[in-house]
Amino acid sequence: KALEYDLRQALLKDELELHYQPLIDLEAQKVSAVEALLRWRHPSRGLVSPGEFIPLAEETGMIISIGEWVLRTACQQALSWPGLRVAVNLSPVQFRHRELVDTVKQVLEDTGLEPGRLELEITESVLINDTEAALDILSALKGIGVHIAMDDFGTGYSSLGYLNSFPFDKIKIDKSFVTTLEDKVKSLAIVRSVIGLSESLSMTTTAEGVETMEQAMLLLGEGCKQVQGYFFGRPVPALEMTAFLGNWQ
Ligand code: G
Ligand code: G
Ligand code: MN
Ligand code: NA
Repeated sequence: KALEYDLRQALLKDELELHYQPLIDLEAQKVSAVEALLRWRHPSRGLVSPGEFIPLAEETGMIISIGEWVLRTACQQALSWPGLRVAVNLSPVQFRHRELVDTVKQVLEDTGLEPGRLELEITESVLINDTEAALDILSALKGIGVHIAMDDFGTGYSSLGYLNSFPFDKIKIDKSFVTTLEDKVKSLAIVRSVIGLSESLSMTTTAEGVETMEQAMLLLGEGCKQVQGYFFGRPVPALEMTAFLGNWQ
């Protein structure tokens, strides 16, 4: 309850901030996108991770206003990084909110960010209940011109039917497969088949949670196009990301 009270104040008191983590294209060896990751700078608890407050924000409905703030802030920030795409995580609650499509349109219009430079990350959980409705929302979003990525792939139901029915641009292989890539034969087999599958369906694959050079080399060898993880860069505040981008080029 105390946390809930504090969270209600967080937006007003300007305590939320976005950190950004680079997504690297292995072949071109360049940063092609950044993922926005929400942080809450709590006055006494310090930096609170979204794992702790997103569920609360979802239960209370606060995720709608917080989510819109995230979208707006990320799109605005992306303007200072020409050529880069910005990825924003959508909560299933936000995804189901009737105003989502209008909100996305409005934010793009207000900020002037080209729709193709925004990538929305959703998880499989948004697809399982009302598949028809989810398909309509995804098609409307695609209609605006934004990219859609399936996040944490392999941790949910991972129905191949979803990949057939929905217009995803990208699959993000969950970090649990990447972490165990070197010592679990099965992880390598799964990663390999997801890369093959997404290639044949004309989707990009991003491997998440890459922490070592060995993992990066393995993924490159498997034909993985894009990687993300602490080995390449941790999530950092916007100013640090700007410096990071300057050093990389
Ligand atoms: O960055 P970190 O590993 O702490 O993120 C933890 C979880 O919070 C991840 O599952 C991530 O997708 C989620 N998350 C981070 N930022 C946002 C956000 O802006 N909106 C939503 N809905 N989830 C987020
Ligand atoms: O659920 P989602 O994939 O959006 O969340 C990504 C989360 O993974 C973020 O909280 C981010 O901080 C975290 N993350 C990013 N790179 C790495 C990594 O290399 N290792 C680990 N353990 N976590 C990572
Ligand atoms: Mn994500
Ligand atoms: Na993920």
